[in-house]
Amino acid sequence: MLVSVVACSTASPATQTGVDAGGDTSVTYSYPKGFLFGSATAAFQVEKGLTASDWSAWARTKGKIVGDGHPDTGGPDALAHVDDDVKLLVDSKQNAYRFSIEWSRIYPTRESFDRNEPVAEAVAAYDGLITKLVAAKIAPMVTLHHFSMPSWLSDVTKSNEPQGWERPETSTLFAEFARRMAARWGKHVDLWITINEPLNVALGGYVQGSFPPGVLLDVPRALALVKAEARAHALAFDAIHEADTVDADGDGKAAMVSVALHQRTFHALDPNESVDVEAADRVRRLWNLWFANAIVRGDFDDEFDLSYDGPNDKKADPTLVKRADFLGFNYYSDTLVSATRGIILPVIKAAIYQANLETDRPKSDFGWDIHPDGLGVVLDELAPYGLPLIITENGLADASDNNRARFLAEHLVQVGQALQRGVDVRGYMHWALIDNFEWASGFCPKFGFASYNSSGTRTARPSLDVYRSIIESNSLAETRVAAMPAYKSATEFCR
Ligand code: IFM
Repeated sequence: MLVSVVACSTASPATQTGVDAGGDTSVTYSYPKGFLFGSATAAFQVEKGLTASDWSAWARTKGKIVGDGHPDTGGPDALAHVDDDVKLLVDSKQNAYRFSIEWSRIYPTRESFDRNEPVAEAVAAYDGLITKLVAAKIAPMVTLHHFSMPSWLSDVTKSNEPQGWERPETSTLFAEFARRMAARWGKHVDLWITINEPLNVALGGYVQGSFPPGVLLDVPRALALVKAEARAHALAFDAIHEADTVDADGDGKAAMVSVALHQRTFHALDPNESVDVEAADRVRRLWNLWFANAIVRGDFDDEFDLSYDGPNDKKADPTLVKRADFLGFNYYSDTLVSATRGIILPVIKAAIYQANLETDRPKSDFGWDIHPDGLGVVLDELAPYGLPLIITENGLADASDNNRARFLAEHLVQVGQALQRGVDVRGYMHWALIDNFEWASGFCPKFGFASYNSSGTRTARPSLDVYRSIIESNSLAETRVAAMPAYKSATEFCR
C-alpha cells in the first residue's frame, strides 16, 4: 500500500517522489506556478458566417470536404456560445484559452482593410470573448492566422496564380492586421501567435492539394511559401511589439509573440535501410527545424539544403533573428519516411506517411499513432533554442472518449519529465475545447473535450473532468496514469 505519494522533493520543483512501504517508487509530477493549462480552437473551425474566407469558398466546392461539411451548417457556432465555452473552461479550472481572430471577419473586403473600417459586430464579438475570458482569469492566447485567409488575398478558383502568402503584398498587409489587433486588444492579451503551422499551410495547399489553393505536388512552390511565411511572421512580430506595450497579466512583460509550429517525430519506414534513416533525418530538419532556425537564429537556409551552409544562406539575418519570445508548437504524432517507397517528393527526396502507420502503437479515430513519448523528444529538440516552450496544441480524435484521459495524462507526464530535465515548458493547450470542423476531413474526427448538438448545447466528455482534477491538484501521479483504462485502438478511421 502507498504510504506517501509525495513524501519528498527531488531537485526539480516539477516532480516529487514517494516510496511506499513495499519499496515501490511512484512519481508525482507537479507543474510550475503560473503554468498555463488550457485548450485551443481556431476561428474557421468553430465559428459560423465566415463568408469572406478562402476556406469558406473551398469548403463550398463540391468534393473538397469529406461529407461536404461546412462550419456554417454543422459547426459549434462559437461566437454565439461564448458563455457556454467560457463555462467549460471555468468549470474545468483551465487558465488559458487559445483561439484565433479571423482576419476575414474583421475586414471582409480589401476596401474595409484599406480604409481601416473593421466590421463593428466582429470587433464586438471578439471583445465579448476576450472580456469574459479576462473576467474569468483565463489568459487569452490569440492566433492571427490559422489556415484561413481573406478571399481578397486568396482566390481558390485560380490556383495557377499566386495566392495568399505567395502574393508579395500579403506579408505587409498581415503585419498591419497584426498591428491593429495588438493595438486594440493588447491591454488584455499578452500571448500572440502569428501563424499556425506554417509548413502545414504549404503541405496542404501545394503538395497534398487538400487545402486552398489545392495545388498538387509542387514542392518548390510550397517552399517558397514557407519562406514568405517566415518573413511575414517577422514583420508581424515587430508590429505586435510596437502596438502592444501593455503588460496585461502583470508578469513584467507586455506582448509575448511566437508562431505555432507543428513538430513531429520522424522514423525510417524501414529502419534497416540507411537511405530511409537518412531521409527521416532530412525531413525532420526541414519540418521541425527550418522555421525555428529562421525566426530564432535568423539562419535562413535559402535552398533548403538543410545544412545551413548553402550559397544563399544567411546567418543571423537582422530582419529575422530573435523574432520569437517563446516557441509555440503543436505536437500530435509520428511520421514514417521512405527514400524509395511511395511518392518521392523533390528536395526532401522522400515519401512521408502520417496515418495508418504499420506500427504497433494504438491509433486514434483519425488513424494517427498515439505516441506520447514523442512529445518528450520534440521538447528536447526545441530546448536548445533557449526560449520558453508552450505546447499550443496536442490532442486526438476520439469520439467515444475512451482514450482521451490516458492520452492527456501520458502527455502531461512527458511535460513533467521534461521539466525535470530542465526544459523550460510554460504551458499546455489541449486541442480542442470543443468538437469542430477538421478541414478537409469535415466533422468526422471528434477532437473536443466537449461535443455539441444541433442547437449548440455543449456536453463535456468525462476526460474534461480528468483534466480538471489534474489542474486543480496541480499534480499527476504515475500510479494514477497506470490505473487508467488501457487504450482501445480505433479500427475504423475518419478520412
Ligand atoms: O485541427 C487541426 C488544427 O487546425 C491544426 N493542428 C492540427 C489540428 C488537428 O488536425
